[in-house]
Amino acid sequence: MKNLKNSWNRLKKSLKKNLKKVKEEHLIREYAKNNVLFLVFIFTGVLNSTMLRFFCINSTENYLAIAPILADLAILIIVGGLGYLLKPKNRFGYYLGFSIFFAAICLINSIYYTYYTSFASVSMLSLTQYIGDVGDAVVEQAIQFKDLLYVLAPIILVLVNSRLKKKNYNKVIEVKSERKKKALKTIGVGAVLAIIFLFTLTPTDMSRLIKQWNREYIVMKYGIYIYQANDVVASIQPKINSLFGYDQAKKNFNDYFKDKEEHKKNKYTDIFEGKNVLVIHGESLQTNLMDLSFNGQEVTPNLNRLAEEGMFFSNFYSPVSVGTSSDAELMFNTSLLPTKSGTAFVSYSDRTYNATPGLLAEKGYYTFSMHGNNADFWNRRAMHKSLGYDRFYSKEDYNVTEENTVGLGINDYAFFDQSVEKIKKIADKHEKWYGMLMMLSNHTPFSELDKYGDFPVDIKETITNEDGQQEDVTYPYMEGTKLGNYFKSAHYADGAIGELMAKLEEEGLLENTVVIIYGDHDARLPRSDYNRLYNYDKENDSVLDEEDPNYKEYDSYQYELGRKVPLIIWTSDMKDTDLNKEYTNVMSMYDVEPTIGNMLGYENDYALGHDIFDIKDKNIVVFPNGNWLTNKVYYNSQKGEYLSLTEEAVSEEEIKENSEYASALLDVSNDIIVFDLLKEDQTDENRVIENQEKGT
Ligand code: GP9
Ligand code: MN
Repeated sequence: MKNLKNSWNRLKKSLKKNLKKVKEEHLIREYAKNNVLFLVFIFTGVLNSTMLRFFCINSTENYLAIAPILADLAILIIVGGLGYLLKPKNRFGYYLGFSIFFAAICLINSIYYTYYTSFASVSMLSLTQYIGDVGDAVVEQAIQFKDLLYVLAPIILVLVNSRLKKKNYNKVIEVKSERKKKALKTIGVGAVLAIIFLFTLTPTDMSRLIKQWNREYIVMKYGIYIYQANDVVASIQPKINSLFGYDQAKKNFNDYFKDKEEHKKNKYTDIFEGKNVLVIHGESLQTNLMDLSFNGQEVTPNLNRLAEEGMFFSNFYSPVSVGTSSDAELMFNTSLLPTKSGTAFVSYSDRTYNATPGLLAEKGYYTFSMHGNNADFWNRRAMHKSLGYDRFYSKEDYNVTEENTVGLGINDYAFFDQSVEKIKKIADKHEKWYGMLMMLSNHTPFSELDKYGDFPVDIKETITNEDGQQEDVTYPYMEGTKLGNYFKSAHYADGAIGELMAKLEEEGLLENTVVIIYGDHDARLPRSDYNRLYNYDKENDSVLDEEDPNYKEYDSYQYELGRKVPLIIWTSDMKDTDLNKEYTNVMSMYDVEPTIGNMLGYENDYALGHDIFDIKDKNIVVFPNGNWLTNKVYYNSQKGEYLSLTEEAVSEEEIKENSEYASALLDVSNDIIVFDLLKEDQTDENRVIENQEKGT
């Protein structure tokens, strides 16, 4: 203790002494005088990047954020510090070069943001064929007066330099060792700032940087310069991944499809041929919502009604990876699985996909997608083109106000309302259409309780008290839990589906339309909340003890299996037909394309999933981590354990075969995307046709 006190006193004394020295000898003034160019470079660089953030992101959180300033400072000081290795006469050129470079980053992002409400990515350079479409519009609409402010940074540097030149500032002689010392000291300061910045980061911040798709978040946390550098790395990575192993991948691909049996007709073939299709991408909707009621009110009455009137696939899974929503879209539309690293939407948007929108477009359909969020979220602006959508309506096409915003953006009610108006126009113009409406309100963290409306998730009862009188009591049950909030949010989103269906009906848009609703992935809620849901002890407002005879175990397997999402295929006249029932065979999101393709009359020759009416109870759902599920068994590949789901014995042979199948499926899917094998395949076919035409 005494030692600590002594050291503290010594530290105080030395700090005081140094400060006094700095004051007496005017060291700061002296430093500033000798390092004008460096300081102007740093100051204008930080100012530009801060200005960019302030102009683009209007939130108090952003205005008060220190972290991005720290990050910008660290980068600029390190880059600026390296300049000290040069002779003084060469430094101006160095600083000017970097100042132009950093100002260009800010300028490009500023213009890009005005036009697209997102930050720029070098991966967009590969989409230059689309730039022609928007180039003129960018010049006319997106360049604003504020953008010119960024150009001031290099101009100020030039002006300052010309003044300094008059004082022969750049003629100072500095020996090599002196320059090295100066550079090291400066870089050291930058490194210390970088370390302080690293301490401000949470695991979420780091994982978002790796994924690099939530661009606004990254800029707000890391500043524009780190964002852009990271963007370059993220854009190059897929190119590196596809450099090696093409031949092996192509061979495996050929072997995989060599023995694939041709799809046989079944009783569902072409039953929906020529119909319009409206897909509803249900954000975070899980199947277990459909079984729940609170105080006599169903959580999802509209989903339940549609499931009752249509084809309800009750054992349906969405094996997403880190690409969550976008992986669900990928699987649904292409019958491929998520990639092993990165995400198909972000890293491989320039690949060839045999996707439902493109395949239906070939059959004369007008295809479109609609989503109330920023178009660059999950890189949809680029990827929806690759999937073959004729048009992607995003935030830019909607009237989004503060009042109609819930969570990530426009609420599902307003979104559907405005979408129906657009669909009406599309239906007037096009004979057949395929559209996907992507919901947004029911997105984690499910915290906008005041906007969801009243849906108590407690237990209300009338009891007879000790005096024999009737008394109303309320047990909190799921109130205040994350799962409880999810129920409120899901109830709200379900209400929007109800309104959408009513509006579509009113407009006559359901007459010749197949509606397909899917939950995109589970809501990733804590298992302990489920334990409370199934084991609530209302008398004590707690969870039943494991020893209690009424205790229902909700172990990790149940949790995994409980992550299923609904799939409903519905038409207005299905209710009285034999299509209207529950389908219980296990099925995956990547089985949808072959299943609905059979019904609508199109086929993806390289689908990795199956028509569920073909494969029936033999289906296997493969998850990106190698786990798999059949009607009989759920296998956990990490632990090498399985859960038997029927009385039937599970053989080792079966486990081995299915595990090999899972691994081959994941490999071939990854190869198709990384090595762009569908494009190559088409090229091969074209080559054969060309050769035949040439008579060779
Ligand atoms: C974003 C929305 C949500 O536009 O689709 O994406 P998620 O976070 O669920 O992947
Ligand atoms: Mn989602």
